[in-house]
Amino acid sequence: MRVRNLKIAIQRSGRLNEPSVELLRKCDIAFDNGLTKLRSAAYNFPIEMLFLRDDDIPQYIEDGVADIGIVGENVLAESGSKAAVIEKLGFGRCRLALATPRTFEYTNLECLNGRRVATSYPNILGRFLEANLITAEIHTISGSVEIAPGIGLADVICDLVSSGSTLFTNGLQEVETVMASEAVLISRGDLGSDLNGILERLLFRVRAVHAAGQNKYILLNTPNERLEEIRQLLPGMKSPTVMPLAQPGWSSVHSVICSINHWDTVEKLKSAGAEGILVLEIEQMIR
Ligand code: PRT
Ligand code: ZN
Repeated sequence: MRVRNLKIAIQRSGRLNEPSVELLRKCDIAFDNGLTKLRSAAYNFPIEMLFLRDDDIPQYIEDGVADIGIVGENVLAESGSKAAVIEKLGFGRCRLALATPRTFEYTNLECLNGRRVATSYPNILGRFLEANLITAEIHTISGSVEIAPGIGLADVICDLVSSGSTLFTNGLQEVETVMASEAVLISRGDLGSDLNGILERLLFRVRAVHAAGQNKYILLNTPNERLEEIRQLLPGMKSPTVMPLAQPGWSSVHSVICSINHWDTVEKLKSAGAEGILVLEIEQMIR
């Protein structure tokens, strides 16, 4: 019997659509995007993309319409779905936070007792308030939560924040983090061995792409007398590759460096005497 495709739900449009599509493309999975279609089968991998509203994805997974999906942890937590997180994806980072008008003299959570809090996340907020023994009135609204205090609908809001500029332009101050969130790959638990096999292959690629994004490939030339100092700056995956240059007394060094603050490493290498430094993107990295 032919194994059916693994079905992955991704956001149809919105903040997670582009990074989700890009992740699959970096895994070398070729497919048409969801601008005009609701579903699209990959040409070169046994997977089918379903393009959906993010809020619907956990439920579709629980119902078996999709097998896996990409959503924000906030959406999963709000849904109450039993779908399990199988991989954090490192994009779509934000936090669900409580914010008050800047004129509100906030000292601690107890200031929220008896207040009206507007949010699109009543379940997460309800659990948070209960855990902190706060009794507040939750007003569930589906969008533009940040305007609720200004129009007299609420005293406080609980909404997603990334840069903080929406809060700032609405005269609000962030006072507590309710949960941190990023995009995650989620799955129904009981996929069976065939679909699990496809998922494992996909995860292998996703992890290779993720690791690649956190690192860069660096090549440089160094006089041999500086080699030891330069080696100390380049741990590499095992250790750097060192090869003699055609010019006597010089070596070429190749290594992998962490992409966070890689300029710091480059500056140190330059000061240590490295020349002709090239820094390249890595597409996939398998440790
Ligand atoms: O149509 P659909 O239902 O699929 O999409 P949506 O409109 O519900 O979601 P969308 O596309 O806005 O967000 C999808 C996911 O992106 C969220 O569930 C989060 O996991 C993640 N994410 C990351 C964010 C933000 N950052 C974010 N800043 N989602 C929303 N925001 C909004 C926030 O609600 C507020 O209005 O951006 C504003 C705040 O941003 P700053 O930068 O001003 O702080
Ligand atoms: Zn949504």
